[in-house]
Amino acid sequence: MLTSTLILLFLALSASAHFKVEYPTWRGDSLTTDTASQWIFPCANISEATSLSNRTAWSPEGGSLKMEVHHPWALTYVNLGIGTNVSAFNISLVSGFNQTGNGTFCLSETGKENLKEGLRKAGKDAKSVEGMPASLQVIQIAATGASLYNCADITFNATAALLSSSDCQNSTNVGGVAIQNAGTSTTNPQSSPAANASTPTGAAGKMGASLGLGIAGGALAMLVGL
Ligand SMILES: *[C@@H]1O[C@H](CO)[C@@H](O)[C@H](O)[C@H]1NC(C)=O
Ligand SMILES: *[C@@H]1O[C@H](CO)[C@@H](O)[C@H](O)[C@H]1NC(C)=O
Ligand SMILES: *[C@@H]1O[C@H](CO)[C@@H](O)[C@H](O)[C@H]1NC(C)=O
Ligand SMILES: *[C@@H]1O[C@H](CO)[C@@H](O)[C@H](O)[C@H]1NC(C)=O
Ligand SMILES: *[C@@H]1O[C@H](CO)[C@@H](O)[C@H](O)[C@H]1NC(C)=O
Ligand SMILES: *[C@@H]1O[C@H](CO)[C@@H](O)[C@H](O)[C@H]1NC(C)=O
Ligand SMILES: *[C@@H]1O[C@H](CO)[C@@H](O)[C@H](O)[C@H]1NC(C)=O
Ligand SMILES: *[C@@H]1O[C@H](CO)[C@@H](O)[C@H](O)[C@H]1NC(C)=O
Ligand SMILES: *[C@@H]1O[C@H](CO)[C@@H](O)[C@H](O)[C@H]1NC(C)=O
Ligand SMILES: [Cu+2]
Repeated sequence: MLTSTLILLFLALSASAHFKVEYPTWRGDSLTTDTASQWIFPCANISEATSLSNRTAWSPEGGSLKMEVHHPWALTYVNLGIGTNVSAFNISLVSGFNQTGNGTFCLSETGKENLKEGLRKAGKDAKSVEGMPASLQVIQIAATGASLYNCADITFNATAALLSSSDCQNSTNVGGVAIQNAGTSTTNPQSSPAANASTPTGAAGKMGASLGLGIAGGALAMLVGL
């Protein structure tokens, strides 16, 4: 308890505080494990050894994702790879968005449409992946361009429940907005998203509408070199 209090204090004070994946249970504690570092691609240098036999059951239609985030904002991505010891996290569940605020960030049904589409492209569907192992990779890119990685290992299971609405809530002032065009700034980013939440590419399940993840007409520039 003392340790975690100290860590929280450290995170609150540190300009380079990292993030924590609370649900599904992360592969390992990348904040305190000596050989771990969130700077290391793809999974903070934590092997899957401990989670091979103990993974979180997660809906093949997109389960919940709960994180503790500490930066004022961070470009955030959620990817998925099917199998064990995955090195190709090649299904993009949530394409890049600007996660704003610190505290708890939670998605109820993560990347529902993108998961469906990604499974389809892989010749699979929600039924055929039942019981299969997979891993989530969450990436946050802070203001300086430093990329932070964490993974969480899951087993697809149609009976797996989503987090309850009382357990899955964003802290006050925590949310997400569309990534700004390079070279532009907006006085009120919270209200700016030019979303088209109904397109699979941009929508992240229940995120789409409020986030404006739809990359409508290429309106949102990728921040090359960030
Ligand atoms: C969140 O940010 C506020 C304002 O910068 C700061 O006072 C607070 O300690 C931060 N909380 C955490 C958990 O990082
Ligand atoms: C990654 O972890 C292994 C042990 O799991 C350790 O030997 C190695 O030094 C770590 N790499 C870095 C860059 O910390
Ligand atoms: C996955 O990696 C773990 C830890 O390195 C190893 O014990 C296990 O045999 C690997 N499994 C496969 C299927 O490669
Ligand atoms: C299995 O995972 C649960 C929660 O994810 C954890 O509480 C438990 O300690 C883990 N057991 C082992 C043997 O790793
Ligand atoms: C994704 O990676 C898997 C290996 O993990 C590979 O079999 C599959 O072809 C890849 N899919 C795409 C679209 O690249
Ligand atoms: C899904 O989870 C349920 C409840 O834990 C379990 O009984 C069932 O065996 C799991 N199904 C698969 C395919 O792992
Ligand atoms: C993310 O949002 C924050 C807060 O609105 C803003 O200051 C920052 O410039 C945004 N970053 C990008 C890359 O859009
Ligand atoms: C959003 O996409 C839907 C389906 O492709 C389309 O019918 C609708 O007109 C689009 N809305 C906007 C605002 O572009
Ligand atoms: C948290 O914020 C994101 C981004 O605005 C939103 O898509 C998501 O639905 C919110 N989570 C909950 C549980 O409302
Ligand atoms: Cu950090």
